[in-house]
Amino acid sequence: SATSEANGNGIAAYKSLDALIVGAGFGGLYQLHYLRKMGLQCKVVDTAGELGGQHSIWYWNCYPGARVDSDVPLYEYSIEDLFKDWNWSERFPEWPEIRKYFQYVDKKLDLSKDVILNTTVTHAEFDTKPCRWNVTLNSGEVYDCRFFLLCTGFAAKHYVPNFKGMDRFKGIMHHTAKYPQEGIELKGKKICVIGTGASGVQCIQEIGPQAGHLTVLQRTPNLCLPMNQHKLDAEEEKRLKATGDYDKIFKYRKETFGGFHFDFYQKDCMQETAEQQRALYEKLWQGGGFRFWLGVYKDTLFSKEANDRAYEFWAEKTRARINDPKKKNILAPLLKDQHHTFGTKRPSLEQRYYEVYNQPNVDVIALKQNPIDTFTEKGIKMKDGQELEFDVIILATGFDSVTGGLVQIDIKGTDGVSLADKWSKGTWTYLGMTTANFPNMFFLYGPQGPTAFSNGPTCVEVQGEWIIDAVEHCVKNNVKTMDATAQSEAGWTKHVADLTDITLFPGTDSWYMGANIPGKPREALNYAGGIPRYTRECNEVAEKGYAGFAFD
Ligand code: N01
Repeated sequence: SATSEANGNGIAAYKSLDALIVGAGFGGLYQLHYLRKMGLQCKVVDTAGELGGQHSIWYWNCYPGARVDSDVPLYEYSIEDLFKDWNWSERFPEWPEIRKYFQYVDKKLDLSKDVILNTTVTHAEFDTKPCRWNVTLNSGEVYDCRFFLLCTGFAAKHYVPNFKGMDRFKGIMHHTAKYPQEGIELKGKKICVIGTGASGVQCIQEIGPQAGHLTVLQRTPNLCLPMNQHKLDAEEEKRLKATGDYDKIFKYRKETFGGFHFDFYQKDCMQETAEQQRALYEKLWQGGGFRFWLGVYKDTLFSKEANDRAYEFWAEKTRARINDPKKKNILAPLLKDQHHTFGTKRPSLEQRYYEVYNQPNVDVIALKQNPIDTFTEKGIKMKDGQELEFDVIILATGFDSVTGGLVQIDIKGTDGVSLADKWSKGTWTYLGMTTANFPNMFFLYGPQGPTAFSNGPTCVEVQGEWIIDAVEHCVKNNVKTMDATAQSEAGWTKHVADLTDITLFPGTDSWYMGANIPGKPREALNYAGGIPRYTRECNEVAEKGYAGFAFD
């Protein structure tokens, strides 16, 4: 049970817990709920001011147009019949509605009483004598706990490139992941967006119609797919719920590669005629969402020939929507000029993205031809000498993804080596949930798990369940420490690399490969075998008495 005492100098109060959880998003709240059910004393700590995601996600990423790319009812919990009393208003919900969903879940499961908000975990150290973690918060508080669970998500550390002269700019400048909670007045303003990943695309299509002038600085085109957004009918939702369809969907989402309610088409592309290919592509395109990515021919992300067919279809559809020939080539190049194979960087879902570029007040500059020279007091000077003036610059430049959120916390394991040092030349995990010499520490939705190749809540529930079972195993068997062996993590890390090496992913510079951050090791950061295979492999380990772990 929890104890509290002054530590002598009066600054820190030591408290004892069974488990401390970092991150109040889908992953952390799932852990809190089930660990509490097991009778454990737990707390969740989160930097954000509300439930909904550690450091960044639905709290911080409140830029215009931020919404989820998974369709209803995929981006929600399947647990405790939570779906029954909750209705979404749109097929792809926007951030204010997702925040409300977390408030709803909070009410239903009574979570907040064990969540410490506006607080950051700064370091954690494993004490080998009592076999417990000492975890320090920026408030000065120190907790000691038996289990330390990191549920920081894959985008908990945003990335700002080191552009020359950045601090000279006198206007308003924000990263999308640190967008002001009160918003920014954008109407009629001269605005620049740097970056065209998911965040860039979403805010560009929202800002274009209201800006005085919008300049987009694009390094790599995003191969965006139609979202096909629409309002949801409450009656239809009610009917689906009543017929048990939601239960079927929640069951099925654990049986598909990406944790969605559709899967790759179970044929290779070249097995079908050009007409058949076109018919399939057209159907997936009309279906909207990620169907034209995770529902295409099963060899699309493995075979360049198959990939080219998908790319050509994408380029044909997209180019037809852009009027200006120069913009057309920058935003949707022909196959011969393609920047990367289709789907090896994450495609974004768009609603009117390409039409926005047909507006006279919207420009796009291809940074590979005309790079940024320097920021100035008034804006940005380009290599070709153009001096662009802006009131607002929005940096949609992404994240130190997957590992950044974990290694930014100073975590020291049994040998005193920090996680950041251990992973400085490459990431090592066992099952994408543990790492050797960091006993009783588990993480989810992080490196070498299905993470960024999957629908978040599906991945979180698959990994979450496994972690809960592992903790229960330790509690029931009076285990002091559960630690991955060096051998088992070497095997898993190789397995993750092997799964990726046979795909087209290694040939593309993307955050999936750690290639977006200068100096970061280039490696497969996600498990590319899909949710069902991953689940099977993790369950086999548990069934064999947690093979590959050392127990004390
Ligand atoms: O970040 P990104 P994001 N100079 O890394 C460019 C999830 N997410 O925040 O491609 C100039 O994808 C960079 O260019 P390049 C989702 O999983 C989900 O958009 O590296 N440009 C790129 O265009 C997503 O994939 C949702 O050549 C520079 C952009 O900045 C992930 O988070 C919404 C640059 C960064 O794109 C990350 O998305 C938002 C430089 N020095 C995010 N450095 C939804 O579900 C980088 N760039 C809807």
